[in-house]
Amino acid sequence: MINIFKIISFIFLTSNSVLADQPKNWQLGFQDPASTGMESIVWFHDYMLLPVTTAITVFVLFLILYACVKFRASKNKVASTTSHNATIEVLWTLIPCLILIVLAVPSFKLLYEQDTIPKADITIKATGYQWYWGYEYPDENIGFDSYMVDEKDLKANQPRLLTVDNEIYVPVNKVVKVLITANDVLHAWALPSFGVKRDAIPGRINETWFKAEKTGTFYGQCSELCGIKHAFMPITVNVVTEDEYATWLNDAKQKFALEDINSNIKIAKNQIKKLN
Ligand SMILES: [Cu+2]
Repeated sequence: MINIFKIISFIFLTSNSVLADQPKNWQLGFQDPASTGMESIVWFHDYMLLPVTTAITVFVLFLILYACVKFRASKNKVASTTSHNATIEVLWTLIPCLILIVLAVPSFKLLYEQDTIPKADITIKATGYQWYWGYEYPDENIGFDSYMVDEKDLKANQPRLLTVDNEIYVPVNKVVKVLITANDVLHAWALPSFGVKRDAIPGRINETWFKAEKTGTFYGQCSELCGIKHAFMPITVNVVTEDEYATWLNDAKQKFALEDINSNIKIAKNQIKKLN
């Protein structure tokens, strides 16, 4: 049985006190939005979809109850032979059409916003592997793998199944473009509080973007069933100030430096020249 007290305490305790940047026990709605994109998604859900679906459900329920009572067998010994009513047929076609058109306008606007990537300040490439994420910052020539931290190795305040060894860092209020691909099977890179979810497909690069509006640590998970350890390849993003990002980048350039492919090509070209 559902524990009523837990639901009540959830409603009163978590409504304003918790930064929902990760899933919470007894959570019902979305995580708190941390990007403009997610704010629009939450608005569309809360002020368009929810009222419309609620109204339709209530109306249909009323019609069913009304018909059950009014046309019950005991009061209608002789069944009605009505089989046709042009007015009602036009109405029940037109009204749903209008509702769909009204919903389509903000919906397409939202899709367009998500699909049009503004000029990126930072580009990150995320590659899904069985079962971890590999990240690259192509412009900085750094790359690293990001594995989940086992439960026994967790430090205080690190959430179970969501903490990774190497986290991504991005500066706050900057447009981050994420290139998403996979190296073995389908995965999906998803971060609920940024409103971001894209399939990671081997041999193909998908892209998405977000602009984080508050600093903090945000958690996501692989969202495409990818094998036995699908649930154990979380995504952790640290949104930090620009100074903190610069400091991290400095360290990362030492720690995670990728082999400089360009210089290898240069060496090879020089060798070829020498041979000729
Ligand atoms: Cu996966």
